[in-house]
Amino acid sequence: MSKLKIDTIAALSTPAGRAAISLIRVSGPDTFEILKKVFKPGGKRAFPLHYSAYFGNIIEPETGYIADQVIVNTYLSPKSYTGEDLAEISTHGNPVIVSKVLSILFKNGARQAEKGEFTRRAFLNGKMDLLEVEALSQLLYASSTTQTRLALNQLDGLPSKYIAKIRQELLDQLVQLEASLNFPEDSIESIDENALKIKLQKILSELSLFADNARNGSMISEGLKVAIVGKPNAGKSSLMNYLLGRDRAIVTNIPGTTRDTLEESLIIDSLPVKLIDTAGLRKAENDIEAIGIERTEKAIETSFAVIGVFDGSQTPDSEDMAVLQRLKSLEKPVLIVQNKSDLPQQLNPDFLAGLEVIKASALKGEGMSELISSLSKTLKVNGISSLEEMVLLGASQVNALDKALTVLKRAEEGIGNMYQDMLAIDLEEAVRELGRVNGETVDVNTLDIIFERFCIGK
Ligand SMILES: Nc1nc2c(ncn2[C@@H]2O[C@H](COP(=O)(O)OP(=O)(O)OP(=O)(O)O)[C@@H](O)[C@H]2O)c(=O)[nH]1
Ligand SMILES: [Mg+2]
Repeated sequence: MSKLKIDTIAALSTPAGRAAISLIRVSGPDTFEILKKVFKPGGKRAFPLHYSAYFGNIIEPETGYIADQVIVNTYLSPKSYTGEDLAEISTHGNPVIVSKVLSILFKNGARQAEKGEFTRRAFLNGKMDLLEVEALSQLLYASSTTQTRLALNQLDGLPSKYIAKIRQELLDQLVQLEASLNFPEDSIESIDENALKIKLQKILSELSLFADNARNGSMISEGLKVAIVGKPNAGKSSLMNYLLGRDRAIVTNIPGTTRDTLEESLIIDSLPVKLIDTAGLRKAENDIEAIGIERTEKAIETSFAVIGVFDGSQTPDSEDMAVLQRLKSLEKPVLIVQNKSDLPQQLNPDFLAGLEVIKASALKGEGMSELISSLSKTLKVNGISSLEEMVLLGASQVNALDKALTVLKRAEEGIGNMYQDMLAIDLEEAVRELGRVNGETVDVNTLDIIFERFCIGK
């Protein structure tokens, strides 16, 4: 059988365009063979030493043409990002230079890296598991320091260790079960079902906690959804626009202006928030409005917290009453804004009695800083108290975790009245699915999907 030769890959790892510096990465078994041909380091030091920086020229070997003065950082396998021999070439940040250096590298044995290929190699060489890959992906896309902190926690490897430990424990149980099934006449003790049940219960509770932490993590990575609801003309869109600092939503004095839900991201106190402006809640007058109101309901259900807006310059009517009832029925944080504080107030304080009310004017900006600090407090208290424990999962990992939980539950409940070989099949499936969470048993197609999200050069 022929051994597959691993290519040496190269790519620009910094954004294309003019900059002070551009960084080109080269990784693979021929990295230094190629660099010895195209890079002339100054000084007398041997090239390459591990973890060293060399100043010198990139030269086209056939012509002697000097493409650029560069710094080359060297990392010898296995102590590199990819686990392979790796070099990072810092060139001057000019696209003409970058493309010349790359073409010299390609002519001398490297090929263009695919999206995420450096990270894929890191994964395949055991430098990272899938949980760390996911964290890295989210780190690169994060838009708030809260998200970067969360991703960095995970890059540290704690969730990885946690899943690896649980998977190993399950594997141990499976091995024992299989042994007693396959060699019943040998001296191996038959399996103690009681002990197995207790063990599975413990594993289940640990895994459920992990799933909860993953749910919280995804809430942070997607942004904490906050729906703005109220009856038509209360000033929801005006409030949204004020908080965003721009005229995103259309505002008019015609009730029913907003027909669809509008989502926009913003950062409040380093928390990623997704504000949702909604169609005013009332009895729909036509089909379009009915669909809009349906979407408002959906936004209320999926959001983390709700801002209820009332027009303080009006006496509350049955529509306001209906909105208030809806808000009171929610089992999630609700903030009340009594809007239009710049106008004479008609809203009787009794109407909102017992609720935390912020008097504000979305038109004049009054009360907005109170609203923001109250929102920030609400999100912090209810949402991210345990940032350190949160977990970031990709879609296929969430799927695998759910499946693992389902079969484990079935197995745990079945002990005592389920054939042991069926039990073994469930445990085996749980082990396999957990392997999909951390990447120990992941298949090639899934890997393609995962690394496709990275850019070239990462
Ligand atoms: N005086 C005053 N007018 C406001 C204030 N907030 C909003 N308005 C006005 O109230 C009207 C309705 O505002 P919108 O922001 O469109 O209200 P909405 O709740 O989004 O309304 P729908 O989309 O129809 O459900 C507009 O004419 C706004 O200019 C405020 O604080 N003070
Ligand atoms: Mg509106």
